[in-house]
Amino acid sequence: MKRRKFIKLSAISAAGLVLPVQLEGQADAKPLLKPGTFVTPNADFYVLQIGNPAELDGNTWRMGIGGLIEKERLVLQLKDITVMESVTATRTLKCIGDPIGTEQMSNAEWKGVRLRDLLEKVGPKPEAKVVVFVCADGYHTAIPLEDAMQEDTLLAYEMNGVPLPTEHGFPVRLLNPGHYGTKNPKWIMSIQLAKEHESYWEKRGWDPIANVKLATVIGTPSEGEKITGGKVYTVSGAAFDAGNHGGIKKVEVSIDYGETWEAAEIWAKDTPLAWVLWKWEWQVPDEAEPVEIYARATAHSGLTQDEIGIEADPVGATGYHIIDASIVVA
Ligand SMILES: Nc1nc2c(c(=O)[nH]1)N[C@H]1C(S)=C(S)[C@@H](COP(=O)(O)O)O[C@H]1N2
Ligand SMILES: [Mo]
Repeated sequence: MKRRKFIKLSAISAAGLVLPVQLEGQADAKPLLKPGTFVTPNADFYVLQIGNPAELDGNTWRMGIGGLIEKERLVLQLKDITVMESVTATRTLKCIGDPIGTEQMSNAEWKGVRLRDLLEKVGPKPEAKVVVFVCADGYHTAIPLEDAMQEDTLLAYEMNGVPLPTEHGFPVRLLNPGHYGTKNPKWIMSIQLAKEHESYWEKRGWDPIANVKLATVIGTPSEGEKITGGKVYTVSGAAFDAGNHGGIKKVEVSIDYGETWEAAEIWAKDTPLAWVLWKWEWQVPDEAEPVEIYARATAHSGLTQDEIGIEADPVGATGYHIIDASIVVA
């Protein structure tokens, strides 16, 4: 058997950024597509933050916008935001601390306003270079003003048709295209224009840029699964690049340690700011043996994922997702 060169990613716990991996543990379960829905139901959407979710009251919540601005400082209520022109968009969030293959990646349909529409009301001064978000749980992060002014940068107040659930940032959170979760602050209390800012996770060694890397996740089979030989099995999963490499062009699967690759079918997609879901029908050999399943994505820029992976810490994981499973005969 060919030995793989891959550095297997461990389920690291980096400064509380990573929650324990939830394993399926159902080796005999009938194979289903996983993720099985393009839009993740709110109850299944991954949740991550530095402490407890902040519980805010939509009636008394106020958000200030100030700092290096030309006009008057603004103090907004939730209804001041919900009456503005809204945008609805499908966006995938992924955690920077997510070793490839864990489940800290989910996709939702969000409604909100363009951040730039708010920033234009206060008029950033020429010396303002970053937009700082201060959150009710003590978290704070900043993004370049240039990014903040892009039309896809949203301040969201609805998730899958309902007001943002508490754990996802009620009443408003940022959706910052192309960037890992760290740059998508929840429970925003204040927005400040500034020259520079050192964010919560940057102080703790994580990448201040936090651009999402090209990644593919295998959802089925799960690690250690026993697959029945002599039948068709659907290998499935998700791939995402957050648009940083032009979006996902194709996903391929290998069951011979990367010697040959089979094209998977992309069965659900939206813009490159949302994941694609893929599946591949595998005619499983009728012979009991261990198997390693590899998946890789190629982006429209031409970039193909590399076998050699790097750990998530501090810039976000790369490399193939590899599942160790075994074929069993009845
Ligand atoms: N206020 C606040 N916002 C935050 C965080 C936090 O700790 N506090 N964590 C960030 C991280 S690391 C991630 S991955 C995403 C997760 O968003 P979700 O819980 O809605 O999936 O929230 C981001 N926004
Ligand atoms: Mo994260």
